[in-house]
Amino acid sequence: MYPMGGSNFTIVLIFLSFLTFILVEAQKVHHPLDPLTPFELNQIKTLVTNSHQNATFHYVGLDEPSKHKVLSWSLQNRPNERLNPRRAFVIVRVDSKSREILIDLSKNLILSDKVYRGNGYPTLNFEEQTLAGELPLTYAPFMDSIAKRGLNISEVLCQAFTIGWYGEKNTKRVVRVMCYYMDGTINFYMRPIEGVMTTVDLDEMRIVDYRDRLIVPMAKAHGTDYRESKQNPPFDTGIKAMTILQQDGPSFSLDGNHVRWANWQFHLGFDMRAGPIISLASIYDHDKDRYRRVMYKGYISELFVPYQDMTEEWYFRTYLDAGEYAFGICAVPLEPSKDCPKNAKFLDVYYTTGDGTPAKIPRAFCVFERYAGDVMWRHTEAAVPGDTVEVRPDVTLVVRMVSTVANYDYTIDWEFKQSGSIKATVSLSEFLHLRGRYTHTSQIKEEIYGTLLAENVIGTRHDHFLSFHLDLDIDGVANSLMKTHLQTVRVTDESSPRKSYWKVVNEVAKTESDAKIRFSGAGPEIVVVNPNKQTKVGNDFGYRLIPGSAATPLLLEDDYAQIRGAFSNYNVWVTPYNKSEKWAGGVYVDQSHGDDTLAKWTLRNREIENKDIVLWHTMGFHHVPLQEDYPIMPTISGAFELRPANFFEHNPVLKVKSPKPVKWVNCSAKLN
Ligand SMILES: *[C@@H]1O[C@H](CO)[C@@H](O)[C@H](O)[C@H]1NC(C)=O
Ligand SMILES: *[C@@H]1O[C@H](CO)[C@@H](O)[C@H](O)[C@H]1NC(C)=O
Ligand SMILES: *[C@@H]1O[C@H](CO)[C@@H](O)[C@H](O)[C@H]1NC(C)=O
Ligand SMILES: *[C@@H]1O[C@H](CO)[C@@H](O)[C@H](O)[C@H]1NC(C)=O
Ligand SMILES: [Cu+2]
Repeated sequence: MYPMGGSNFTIVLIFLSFLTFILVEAQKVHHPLDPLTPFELNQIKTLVTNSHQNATFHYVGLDEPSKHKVLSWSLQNRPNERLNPRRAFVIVRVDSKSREILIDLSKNLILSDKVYRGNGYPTLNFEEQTLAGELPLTYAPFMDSIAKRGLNISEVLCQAFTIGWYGEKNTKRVVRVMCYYMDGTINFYMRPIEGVMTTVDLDEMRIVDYRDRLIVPMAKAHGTDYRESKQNPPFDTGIKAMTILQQDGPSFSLDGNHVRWANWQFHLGFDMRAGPIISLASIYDHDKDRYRRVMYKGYISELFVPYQDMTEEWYFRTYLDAGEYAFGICAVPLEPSKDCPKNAKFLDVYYTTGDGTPAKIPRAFCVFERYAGDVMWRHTEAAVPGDTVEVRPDVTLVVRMVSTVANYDYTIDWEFKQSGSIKATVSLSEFLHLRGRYTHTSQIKEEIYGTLLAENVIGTRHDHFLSFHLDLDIDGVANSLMKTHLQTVRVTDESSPRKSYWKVVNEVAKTESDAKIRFSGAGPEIVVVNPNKQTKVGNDFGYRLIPGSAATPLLLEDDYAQIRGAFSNYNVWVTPYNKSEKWAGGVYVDQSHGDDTLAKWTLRNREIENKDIVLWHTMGFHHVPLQEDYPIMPTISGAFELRPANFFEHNPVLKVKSPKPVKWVNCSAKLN
């Protein structure tokens, strides 16, 4: 028997406070597109592991409400009202099968739970990659290989790499584990142990194949360390201290994940695969005295990094980083004052680890105002006496994340300009994937698939393609894609002393196949227009895509890697909005057969004129390694811009006041 009184009362109290905790936590969701909270992630873990004791988690993300619901919620302007139901979509592995589980978080129950029977496997979680990477280190044949090379096993580190697909009917969920040698450097990617390859079955977590094919000379450790503390002596360029300070604090506000700055407002979400998600971006139109929607959603849908080396240890390196490695959870904590300027604000994000436990990535995003001394617009009126000069400095707002996917560091910036532009920049800094064997180019008689960068260091050629999902809603959901062709006209009738001029021929894309575009120097220019709304003088409201780094693939379309990374076939695609068409390389990307890609969806050739449409933009880099890329490549950037095109009646920043002059009380007191 339990004694009555005190202890029962305590239990009731604990229960009540737990209930309050649940209610408070549940209320913390401010916005229907807010990422899943740690509380919700725990709720998901409990629900899923109650049904599947040994489930391993591979994806947990918000299953967002329908676009229609979100839009009407955001227009109601009652931000404190919670939009129910709150749902999550989960992919787990149970008994070597992938399961898709849909959860209602508001009701705390599983709505559906089914086995996925299609091709491909879900995103790898960190834990299984780590376990697979440790297997060779205690595997006798591998230890023999290391001894045979005269290397010290304690200095060996291994990593698991996805293997792609090459037309096989049946596949197993395996990875290739490749090993590197530290001994004297932290930069182990510079010292691959070539010729050795271990294949690991992830479901059984055991080695299923091992090869030691050839011995390749090991690159030197000397000169490969990149840490400042190891540079002897470091090179002092004489650049004096500088920083950016905002004495009165930032001019943007963060209400949960809702960002307001200057004439912009948008929501900043996070997803395990995509990383940052910009939603409901709208811009205040001073003339119309209202916010006008520009982009319902923008995020990186997939990345494709095929290497161009056909040897046995290399041909399979054809990575799809978002679907295979979860680009979002590869986010790293940003270094204050280095990754982001001093005036930045930081946001943490949460995700689900392999056993379902939530984990935090501190400082995964930073938000800051950028003033880099650039000009928003200017004019000197030299013809009018008195020298009229008008200049407006360009201050912008940047949202940044850095994702470190093994040897690459991708910096993703979403930048909002007062002029109405949204600019997305991808910056790469990387260690190349390397092979050994030569000390001078004069020795090379065979195809080495790369550039000799240093003694026994070959940097392998590869590409980086990124697919941006850009669901533009130009002042309303019904939009069209307009291709603006610039055409040369020969003057034949002698009406002008000139022989030629160029004109504009506009063509509206009617179906998905009309909207598959590869950029060349000659355009076309791409404008998403709202054919139902015009400026006072009669032009359709629009936003133009200005590409900056629009590489197209060099692989053959029937190459298996290219079938999987087929989103890179075109720089522009347009699809009618469909909530389930999110991932340009498919949902199950690891060893996918390319049957759930943007290229496949668009074969239906759906109508896209005056519809709710999504623009997909592929940007890319062909990477021919150069000596300057060794031992770490200085940042290279590519960007595209979405810029108003007859969206405003006139220059939207004509009336913008110059920023207030800075009156520092005492600068040196603030610096530290
Ligand atoms: C879960 O794993 C444990 C340890 O490997 C095993 O004993 C147990 O039978 C498994 N449970 C189920 C439901 O498969
Ligand atoms: C191997 O490496 C370990 C760890 O760095 C070190 O302690 C050990 O002395 C090395 N062994 C040899 C034989 O060099
Ligand atoms: C939405 O996309 C999925 C995947 O491509 C497809 O199966 C489904 O039929 C589409 N729905 C509509 C209404 O087109
Ligand atoms: C500014 O602050 C620094 C540090 O607190 C102090 O040493 C210095 O005298 C101050 N200068 C002025 C002009 O007030
Ligand atoms: Cu590269």
